[in-house]
Amino acid sequence: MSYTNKVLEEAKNRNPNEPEFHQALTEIIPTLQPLLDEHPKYEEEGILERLVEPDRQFMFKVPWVDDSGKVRVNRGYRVQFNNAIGPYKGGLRFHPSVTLGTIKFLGFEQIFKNSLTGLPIGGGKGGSDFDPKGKSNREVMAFCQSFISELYRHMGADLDIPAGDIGVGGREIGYMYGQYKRLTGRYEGSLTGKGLAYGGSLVRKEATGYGLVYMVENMLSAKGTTFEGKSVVISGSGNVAIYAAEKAQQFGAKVTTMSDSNGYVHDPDGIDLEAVKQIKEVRRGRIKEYLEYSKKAEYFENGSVWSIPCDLALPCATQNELLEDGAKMLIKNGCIVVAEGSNMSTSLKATELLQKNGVFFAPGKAANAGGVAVSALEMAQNSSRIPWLFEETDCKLRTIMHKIYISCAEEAERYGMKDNLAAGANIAGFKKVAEAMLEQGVV
Ligand code: NDP
Ligand code: 2IT
Repeated sequence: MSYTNKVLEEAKNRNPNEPEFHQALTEIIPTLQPLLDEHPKYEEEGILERLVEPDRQFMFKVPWVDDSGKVRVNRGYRVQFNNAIGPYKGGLRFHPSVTLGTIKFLGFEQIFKNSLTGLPIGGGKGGSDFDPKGKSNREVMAFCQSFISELYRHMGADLDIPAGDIGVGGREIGYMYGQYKRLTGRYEGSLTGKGLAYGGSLVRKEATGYGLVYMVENMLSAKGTTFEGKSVVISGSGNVAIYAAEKAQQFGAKVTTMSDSNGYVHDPDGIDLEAVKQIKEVRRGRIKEYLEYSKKAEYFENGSVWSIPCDLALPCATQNELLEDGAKMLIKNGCIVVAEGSNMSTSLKATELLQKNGVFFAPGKAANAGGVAVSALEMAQNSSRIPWLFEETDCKLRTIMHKIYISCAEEAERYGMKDNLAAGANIAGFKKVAEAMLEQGVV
């Protein structure tokens, strides 16, 4: 049995009942074999065995009181996966589907993603099964304060810096930052995605979506084309989806779909983003309400956006939202690029199907790295006490995405897998972390 298969099987056996973590391990570990064959030192020093085991993981009770006076109890998580190249860094997800396995898959991917950005950040992730949907601001504040009352002791600007993810945006980060400051007395960059009035960075809100489109810009350029005139389907209608749509439109493309967990809208004239922002960012409503803004749009409760013909597909909602049936529809309709805005949007089978049929595919850990990259830029601004301009930060983001594309493409080509950006991203991300681990000894 190869070294990678041995580590993969052991990790799966050691962590039963964590299917999403198994999926991430299965997607990543085998692709590293060519590099490991070249460098026997990695196996001798047990780099993979050490990488698949989180440094530590916390699970804790989060009690809070709802508006009717009833006591509620949720479960909180933080997995500090690996800090070989920098302090633990990664988002917090608040969604009823969250389990330890969810957080571990996200934390494991985050190690590679953060390495790809070229910035000094290690991998971590956290969250809760708390559902902010339908809760009042007071309830969300009560939950966030309770969550941080436990987590604050494991956080710090040089230790572990959480940020947003599904269900965690500016409002939640604000409440958590306030509580962290109250408990520690420190005004430091202990969270990113902060508001602009108290240490946030320009472009952080836009960063994941814009970065995704900058990644696709590089993919299209490699194929001798651009966004101009292309049709784009996007799933989700949250932070990543909205700003991916915004940048795609700025680049001359037509975005025709957006969705949420209840259904999707198809607007053949192109999505009116101001309407979506009003529904999602201001009203915290459902995507169905888009019909109030557009006469031509249609709303579907069943099926998926992948059935709508397009040139480019950007999944921006959640993991495993694009499976084999969706991939088949995209292929049949002539889609040329799929780039993951969400983490692990596609199943391994769907990814392979897309690649085999010549669809140029970018994995989330490369394509959505713009978010955490600008988080690291926010940390730099916090440490230096000097905020940067929008254009300056956006330009840095675009350069970072270009470099990520180049390193993924180059590593894929070096190991005889031209255009396999998924394998390229895994190898490129792993290299720096493995090198740092070797040099720091067995810790
Ligand atoms: P948001 O909470 O802002 O939006 C999430 C969107 O996805 C909503 O439209 C939501 O619909 C939909 N969605 C969530 N879960 C499901 C589900 N189980 N089934 C169907 N639809 C669902 O989150 P973000 O936009 O921040 O995150 C989207 C994805 O991007 C996630 O995979 C996240 O990990 C990834 N990501 C986010 C980054 C960031 O900086 N925010 C950075 C890198 C990656 P509904 O409202 O109905 O739940
Ligand atoms: O998945 C991700 O990269 C994020 N949710 C963003 C993490 C961050 O620290 O900005």
